[in-house]
Amino acid sequence: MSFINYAAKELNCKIVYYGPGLGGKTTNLQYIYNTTNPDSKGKMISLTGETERTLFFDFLPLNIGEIRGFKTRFHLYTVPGQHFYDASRKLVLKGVDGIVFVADSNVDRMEDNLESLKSLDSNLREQGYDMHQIPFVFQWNKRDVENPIPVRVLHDQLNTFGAEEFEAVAVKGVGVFDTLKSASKQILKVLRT
Ligand SMILES: Nc1nc2c(ncn2[C@@H]2O[C@H](COP(=O)(O)OP(=O)(O)O)[C@@H](O)[C@H]2O)c(=O)[nH]1
Ligand SMILES: [Mg+2]
Repeated sequence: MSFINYAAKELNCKIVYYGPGLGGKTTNLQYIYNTTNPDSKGKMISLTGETERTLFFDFLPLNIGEIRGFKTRFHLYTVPGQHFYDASRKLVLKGVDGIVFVADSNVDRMEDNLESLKSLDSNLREQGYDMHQIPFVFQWNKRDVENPIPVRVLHDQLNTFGAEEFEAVAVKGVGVFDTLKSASKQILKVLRT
């Protein structure tokens, strides 16, 4: 549900990075922020909770084409991962255009990945969205850990609806932009139709 700024001739799109706590959402945003041209980005804003923060910033990618004369500005958000922040997780999903689900490849995190995806599904439903219909990307993060969950297992357990998926090592920036590009491309495709 992108919003249009006619004065600035900009389309505004919201991408939410969702996933279990400590999976690497903030790391993704920080990498994107740090490698984005200062002229094309806003401030990184942090809404501080007790122990976890919701982060967001917006930027205007230089390499993304205009749509009917409008530039596209992306607003990237992360959500806090823990249960007691469910209210703020729901809030962040308002007006979302696309989801990046950052899964943790550590063997002991499969349950957390599944639980987080379930919470995403129900939180989106509450807002009237269908997880299987909106632009969606899975990121299998932390591929550098010892004995990671095989990609095939992550795929079978989480990606039951044929969404795009990418392997990543977000701390090194590996796969971070592939993931983001996939989400933004899917959103632009929706906007063009
Ligand atoms: N080994 C490894 N650690 C990572 C990777 N991505 C993030 N981390 C680490 O995982 C921890 C949690 O990351 P963070 O981005 O804060 O997770 P968030 O809770 O989802 O926002 C931090 O210590 C990161 O440095 C990765 O690809 N590999
Ligand atoms: Mg975080």
